[in-house]
Amino acid sequence: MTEKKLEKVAGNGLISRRHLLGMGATGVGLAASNSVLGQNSGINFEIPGWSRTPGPGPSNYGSRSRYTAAVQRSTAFQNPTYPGGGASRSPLQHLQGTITPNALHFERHHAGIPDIDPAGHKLVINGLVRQALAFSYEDLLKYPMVSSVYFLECAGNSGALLRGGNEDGTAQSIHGLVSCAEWTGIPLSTLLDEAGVLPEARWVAAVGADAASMGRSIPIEKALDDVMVALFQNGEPVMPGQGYPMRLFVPGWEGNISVKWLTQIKLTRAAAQFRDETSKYSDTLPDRSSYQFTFPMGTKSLITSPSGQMSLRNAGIYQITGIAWSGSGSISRVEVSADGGQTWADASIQGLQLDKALTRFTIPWEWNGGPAVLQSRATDSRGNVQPTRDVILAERGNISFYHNHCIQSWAVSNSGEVTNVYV
Ligand SMILES: Nc1nc2c(c(=O)[nH]1)N[C@H]1C(S)=C(S)[C@@H](COP(=O)(O)O)O[C@H]1N2
Ligand SMILES: [Mo]
Repeated sequence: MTEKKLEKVAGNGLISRRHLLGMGATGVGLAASNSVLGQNSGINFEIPGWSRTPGPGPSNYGSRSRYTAAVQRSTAFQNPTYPGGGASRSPLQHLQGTITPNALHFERHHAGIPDIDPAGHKLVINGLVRQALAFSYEDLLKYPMVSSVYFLECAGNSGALLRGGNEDGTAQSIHGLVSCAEWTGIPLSTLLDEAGVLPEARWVAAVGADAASMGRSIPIEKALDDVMVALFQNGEPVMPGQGYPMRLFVPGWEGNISVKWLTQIKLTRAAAQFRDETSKYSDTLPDRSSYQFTFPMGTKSLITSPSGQMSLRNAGIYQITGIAWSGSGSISRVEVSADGGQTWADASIQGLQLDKALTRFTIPWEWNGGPAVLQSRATDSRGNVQPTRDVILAERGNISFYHNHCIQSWAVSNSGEVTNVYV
């Protein structure tokens, strides 16, 4: 592939998506060995050890290759005054596609993971209903279920970016509180219909069975729309860390409201003012007032490769790739810039563009060995465009932390080191 064949679509090396086919190998130096049979090209046909004897047989529950063991969640601080509290982050820079494997789904716990025996667990619906109901896990398994792919993102994800710093941050350390899975469960509306919601009920209060008794309030309109009591995650029972045996799943809204280890749904006239909807998750404004609730997560995207702490070895062609999502719809467009936002080109969408789910994008880029600033900018099906960091800071002032969906900038240095920067 010669230089003159590459059609540039924006500044500093972004290349037309039409060049995607047939150029995958040029950036990584495989060109000499891509003849299938290798004929006289010096390819070694020695039979490797693993092909000479049978390996272990089938097993009861799969495990991944030991050569991929480094792909891990990162667990942060362990604070003795906050037993079981904390978060782990998904290794976004090592994943492809849009589905997060269950063992790598991010976690955020306020009092650790309760060891719930489903035989002793109940889900109670009470408050402003015609008849209070209690469901066992077995009861719930008998209901018709629905499945959808949805992202889940903690309101605190990427918040540190609003405070500056993080030059050594990675996609995982800065943005790893987002994951995406196929969730299967019972529409909450089915269970609420059975209990009979009284006309004066305007909110539902959901409470978990963990030692934090974490609770959140949800307006009745959303509760009757797409909220589900999720029992399965990517086809298997919800993981203990994600809320086994059941969690509320509130599509597109801040992660905190998807109450795990769900044990009570109470219909009320007003929001219950739980700790996690009063002392936390409120967006501050420059005049020091704040919005009480910010429910849907913003329109957002992020380049996962190249990204923080990666290094590019040689000048040449790279596939820029990343993820985009919106709490208000599907992703309709992702643009990429290699010159810090001066010029933009449309990335291609790889795979599905589902409602309130991660969407993967990609665009080829020729790195000329000089400095570059890589950015992505998402637009959703409602026309919401991902803002710059300056826009968010101007809107919310300098003590804001939650719901940061600003454009991420990754700088590439002359030596190919990739770092988080503010432009
Ligand atoms: N009962 C209960 N539900 C909870 C939490 C919790 O600590 N206890 N954490 C919340 C927060 S802050 C987030 S971001 C999501 C995280 O879900 P995950 O751990 O499955 O990723 O769960 C929410 N639901
Ligand atoms: Mo969260």
